[in-house]
Amino acid sequence: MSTVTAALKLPSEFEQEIGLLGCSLFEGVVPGFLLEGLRRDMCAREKICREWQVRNGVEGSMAGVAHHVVGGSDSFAEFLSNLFLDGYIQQYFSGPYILNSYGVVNNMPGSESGYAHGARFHRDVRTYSGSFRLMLNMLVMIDEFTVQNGATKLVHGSHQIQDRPSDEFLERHTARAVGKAGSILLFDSNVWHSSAPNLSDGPRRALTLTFTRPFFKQQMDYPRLLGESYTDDERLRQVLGYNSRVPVGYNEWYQPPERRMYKPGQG
Ligand SMILES: O=C(O)CCC(=O)C(=O)O
Repeated sequence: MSTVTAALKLPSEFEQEIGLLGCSLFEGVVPGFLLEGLRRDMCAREKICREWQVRNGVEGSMAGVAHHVVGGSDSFAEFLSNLFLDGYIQQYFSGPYILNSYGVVNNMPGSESGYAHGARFHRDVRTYSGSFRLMLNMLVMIDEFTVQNGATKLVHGSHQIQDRPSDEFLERHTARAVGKAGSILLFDSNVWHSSAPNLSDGPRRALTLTFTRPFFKQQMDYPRLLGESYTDDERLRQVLGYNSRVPVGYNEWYQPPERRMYKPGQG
């Protein structure tokens, strides 16, 4: 897999990588000051999510994980508003797409198999979609990813395998998503992947986002969470799902196209 600067990767090169390998790495995408902000804000978000997990008795396997980091006035919002690699994501879907989930993982030092959440090989789309592009993962490297500190394991080409291969097969064909801090890996959500042990003495932090076609239900209702007046940025509204909502009742249903909850052209 080549690792050229985001701006220099040709659409044809991206298509070849994502089509054949199931993934494509972009180096030098996220600037240093934003990485610093993300490292800082991660701790605060982890704490907030931890409190909810404990309150609701679901903290068991969630150490180091924060879900749905939207809605603050923090670096997570800033990251999202940059719409990094938007053109490539549109290319992947051949059209509009929305945010399905936006989380944070901190693979902490000393973990033996990676944090529990992603420790087994899995794929993030539960319905195998074959060559129909339903979901795309974005893995943002907040720290450098190395083999020693638990760079994600993934099996090239495995987006074309419908049934779960054996663990032995997956381990034997594993590649590692190594890259400098600020790199972004896009991968087909049908790709079998797993977290890996962090054998270093520092954290290995990442943002994990998924994007889908607009008709796919979001993991959390971001437009309802954020409210109508959250942003005027049309591209950001599209990605957050404001153009593909489900109407409630006749008033929302009987509207001219530009005011509909599910706008024309969303697929
Ligand atoms: O943190 C990692 O290395 C893997 C993340 C993962 O498995 C996931 O986001 O589904």
